[in-house]
Amino acid sequence: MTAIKQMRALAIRVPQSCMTRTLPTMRSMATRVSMITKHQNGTSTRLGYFLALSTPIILSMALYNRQQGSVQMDSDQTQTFKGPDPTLTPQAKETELLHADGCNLAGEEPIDISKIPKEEAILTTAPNVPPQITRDYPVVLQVPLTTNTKMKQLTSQYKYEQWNFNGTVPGPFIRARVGDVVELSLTNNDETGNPHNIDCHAFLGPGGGSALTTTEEGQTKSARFRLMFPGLFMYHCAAAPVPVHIANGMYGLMYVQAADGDLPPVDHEYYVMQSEFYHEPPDVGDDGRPSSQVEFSYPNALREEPNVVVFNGHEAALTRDKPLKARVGETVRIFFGNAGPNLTSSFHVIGSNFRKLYRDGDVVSAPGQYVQTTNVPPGSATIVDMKMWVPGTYTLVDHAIFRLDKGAVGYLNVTGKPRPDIYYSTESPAPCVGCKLHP
Ligand SMILES: *[C@@H]1O[C@H](CO)[C@@H](O)[C@H](O)[C@H]1NC(C)=O
Ligand SMILES: *[C@@H]1O[C@H](CO)[C@@H](O)[C@H](O)[C@H]1NC(C)=O
Ligand SMILES: CC(=O)N[C@H]1CO[C@H](CO)[C@@H](O)[C@@H]1O
Repeated sequence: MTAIKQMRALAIRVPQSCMTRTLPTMRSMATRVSMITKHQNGTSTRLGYFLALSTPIILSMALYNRQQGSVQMDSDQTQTFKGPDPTLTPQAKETELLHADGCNLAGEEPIDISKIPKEEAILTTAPNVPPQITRDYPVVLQVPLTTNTKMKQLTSQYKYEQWNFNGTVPGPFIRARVGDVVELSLTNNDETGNPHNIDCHAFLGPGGGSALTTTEEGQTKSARFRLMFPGLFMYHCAAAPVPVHIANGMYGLMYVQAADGDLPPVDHEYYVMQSEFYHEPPDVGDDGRPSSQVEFSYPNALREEPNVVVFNGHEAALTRDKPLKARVGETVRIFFGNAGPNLTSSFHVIGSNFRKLYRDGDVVSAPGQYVQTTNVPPGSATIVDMKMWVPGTYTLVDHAIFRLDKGAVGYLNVTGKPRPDIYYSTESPAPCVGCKLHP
């Protein structure tokens, strides 16, 4: 009977607005469940048919009950249903309520875009995030971006010529709202003659927009894309050879807020993106000294063996003078992307945990809670919320920890009153000499 329970649980989690669209899927699932039952045990064929026939009926009953405000959870347990899954914690319920409509696509009906007001997007450079969008109507959101190249101090040792959007790696953070129409204009200022474009994972259509936005040197191209669903998405250049454009720094994040309410507010929102660089050994000059500048290595990239792994484009982006900041008692949200091109990040913040984890940038499902480390594959993103209780320095790492020695480290400095009830010793802290993790 577990199958029926699962079906019921599923029915409970489906917001009302999605019911009609979800029902056929659930029916086919019921059939699939019955097939599995049949397969596992020949004698339960009858049970299988019973399930296949009866599940739609049971489902309808569950849905009907739901509308009546009460759902029979288990044979011995009845709970009043007031919206989200009653088994969730209060915070998770709040989130689920906010996003109950998340499956209600903004784009079901064609709209007359000329009637929508225009607005210029507020774009920010990492680690900053644009303010929450508070309007409750869609706009045509103008997003002007440029492409260029720039010599940058990549590690303490080497400079490297990065390819970028708007002069920075990662590119600007774009914040929008479901229903908005992004009017993207891309100006190619790259004097090396490479074409560039944008493939954004939040755009629906072939290539994520890349073929519509491919610009040659000196050109500007515009295209518009309607945002149909919420979440945190990566954008990147997808001009050939695509891997080289990504490996050189052409990526960023776009956050699409749900139309019916954003995530719960926090004290600080930050933008952090992990990526790798592949370079040749430095040239050696006539004086026998190695150059302080290195170049992209196609062979290393093809072997997927990065020389450098960093947060926000270079080794010192979030250390020394530029840590993320918060005060004791405050909440911190990190919009974390992984551009790869190859490594999956095991993102972790030493000394803290993810009180809320919107896995894979999914803001519709209920978040994970008190998670220590999360996997973020190349081309994906995640949102983590933390609460800072104890003052000191917290370290952002990829817990595949040797990457620390390739540059993957960032600090979050927390100031405020100590909390000896949480964190205490009679000894004073004594970090090991040369430790990058516990400065
Ligand atoms: C990016 O560049 C365009 C064109 O110069 C400019 O309009 C836009 O404001 C820039 N955005 C950021 C975040 O610098
Ligand atoms: C952040 O913390 C580190 C380690 O304690 C310290 O070296 C650095 O000066 C701090 N940075 C700022 C801007 O407070
Ligand atoms: C996600 C990931 O790590 N992918 C590949 C990166 O490259 C190495 C080879 O160096 C592969 O083993 C990984 O599977």
